[in-house]
Amino acid sequence: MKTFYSEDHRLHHANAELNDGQLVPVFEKPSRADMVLARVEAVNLGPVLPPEAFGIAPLKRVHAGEYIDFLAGAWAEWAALGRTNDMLPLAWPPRRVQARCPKDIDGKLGYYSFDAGAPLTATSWQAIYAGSQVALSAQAAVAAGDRAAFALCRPPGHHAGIDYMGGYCYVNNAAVVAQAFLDGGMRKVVVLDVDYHHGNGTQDIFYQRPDVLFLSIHGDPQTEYPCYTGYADERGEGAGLGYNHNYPLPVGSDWSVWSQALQDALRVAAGCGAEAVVVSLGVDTFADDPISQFKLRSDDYLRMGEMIAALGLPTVFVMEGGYAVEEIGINAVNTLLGFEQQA
Ligand code: OKP
Ligand code: ZN
Repeated sequence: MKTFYSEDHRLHHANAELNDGQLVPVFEKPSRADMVLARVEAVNLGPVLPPEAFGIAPLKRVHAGEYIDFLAGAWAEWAALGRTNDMLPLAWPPRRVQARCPKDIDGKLGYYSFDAGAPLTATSWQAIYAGSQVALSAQAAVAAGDRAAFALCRPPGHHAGIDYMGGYCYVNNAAVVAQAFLDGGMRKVVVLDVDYHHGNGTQDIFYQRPDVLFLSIHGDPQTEYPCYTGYADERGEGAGLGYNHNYPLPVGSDWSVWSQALQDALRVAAGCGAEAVVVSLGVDTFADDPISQFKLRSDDYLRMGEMIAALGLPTVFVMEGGYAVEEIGINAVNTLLGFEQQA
């Protein structure tokens, strides 16, 4: 399968994030993508191709236009105040407050985020934008007839909602891909999110819509990030009711538990009449992941890929999380190899 990749991911490398009450070096760093690319090349998965140019319009099909414009222009507003550190929000509208977007950049940062986990640097937007074009290029390859393609995106996207960033995510690449399939004429698409963390952003984007079925397997929000969403009773709303399925699993879940959730998710996917699958491929379900608590082993990702392939649908894999940098390439590419063996 083709891998789409842009060196511009390197332009997003923030200094620090909050972890256990401490500012520590970011987990979401450029070496993650380097390791995945190295593995793609080591196993000869297929050609590695640069993204084509699709522009900004496909991003605004799933995100608020004003939010995308904010991301693109945020650093200029920050720098105009003489600031040189990475941008981080420090205030959010609490319950019972009518949230109006302020003029000031500090107010805007809180308005367009749900946590302090998405720092912006002077060049982050270029990396974020390049990642979205990588995702769209993979979608185009599959729309043109490839059985599957791999979007080696960085930074990840599944926590980014209609008009907010958070959790290392800015533009929801998987949602952009799903929407591009619909805009190309498909009537139903599945987004299958196998990252350790609930894909709250993807859920937000499609919550009231029946044309995208969202399935997410993740750590139980009672103890795991993003803390407030991912419960099984979040089933969608209005026309989207029944098109959102969450599989919260206990900390410590291994393949025997995890694969049962996947089996059920795939059963739901198979029954919905979808014409394509977008996989939010996070491999932070790995036993040695430094910020996550499932117990998958490297071989389990081969089985995961096989199971997804058995759906028999055109598939775009979009890279999300995975912070055990030494093994991220093996685990991500094992999923793709397992898929190809079965496909
Ligand atoms: C992004 B993706 C743990 C802090 C968690 C945010 C994690 C974002 C994960 N002590 N911080 O879903 O992999
Ligand atoms: Zn994650």
